Amino acid sequence: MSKIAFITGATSGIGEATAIELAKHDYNLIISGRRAGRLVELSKRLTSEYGIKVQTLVFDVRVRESVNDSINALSEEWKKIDVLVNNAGLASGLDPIQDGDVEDWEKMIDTNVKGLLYVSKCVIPLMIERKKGHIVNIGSIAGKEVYANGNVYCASKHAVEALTKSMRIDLLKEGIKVTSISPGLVETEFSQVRFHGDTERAAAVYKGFEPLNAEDIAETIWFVVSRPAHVNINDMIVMPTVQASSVYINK
Ligand code: NDP
Ligand code: 8X3
Repeated sequence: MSKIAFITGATSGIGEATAIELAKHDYNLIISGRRAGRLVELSKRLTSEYGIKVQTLVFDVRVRESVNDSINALSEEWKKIDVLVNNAGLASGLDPIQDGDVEDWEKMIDTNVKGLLYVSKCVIPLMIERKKGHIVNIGSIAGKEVYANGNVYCASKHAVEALTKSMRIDLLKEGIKVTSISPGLVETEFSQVRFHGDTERAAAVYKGFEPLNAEDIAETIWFVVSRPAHVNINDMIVMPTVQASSVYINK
């Protein structure tokens, strides 16, 4: 029987690539995001190209009631979630702390930290009921190190790091695996979002070197979730070859 994976932030980048990668391996998928049109398009593609079943959930991870209502409304069959990929997230702005925009700060904390918690709070009891499951949290190199002007984004990803470690301890007795994947620079819509739609500034981030692409991380996620039942990958840092740390990049 096919397994079920729930991927948040599946409308672009890493989440979308992960949906395609897991579909190739016969997972049925719950895909979520705010952009309903993109979810519909992706769902059509996944069902027609890979013959899997897809459930789309349109919600903003920052809106707790909406997260709860969407997940609670899943049928009993779809509630048998084997893998949760907590991927939805963003950076907003890249300013020194003294110049930071409080709205950017709230957006990052509400999405990356509280959103991840709201989704996890709904899915964890479903996994506990079945005494199995695997939660893959998408952290970042920014959750391991801080860099100039990264302040609140880095703090939010450090929080994800702490939550991943805590989940792993708290869910140990429940038979639930918890993995952290921390990518370096991946070329997605991430920088367009960070720079509020400034595509030129976003493209400049990836100029002069070969960054990771979304598929690199999707393949890593597949590797992690396809280990045998007795094996858990706790923590993976995945970087472009030219990147040694947040600041050392061989351009
Ligand atoms: P993208 O901008 O391409 O994708 C982000 C996804 O998150 C979109 O599907 C978006 O969907 C979703 N999302 C954002 N805010 C919300 C929200 N409030 N509610 C629901 N969904 C939301 O970026 P990436 O694929 O690069 O980012 C995916 C994850 O990877 C993030 O957690 C990011 O921090 C992390 N990461 C990215 C790196 C990079 O260099 N790109 C490196 C390290 C980590 P929609 O807008 O439709 O809601
Ligand atoms: C995204 C990668 O280097 O911009 O998490 O923090 S970075």
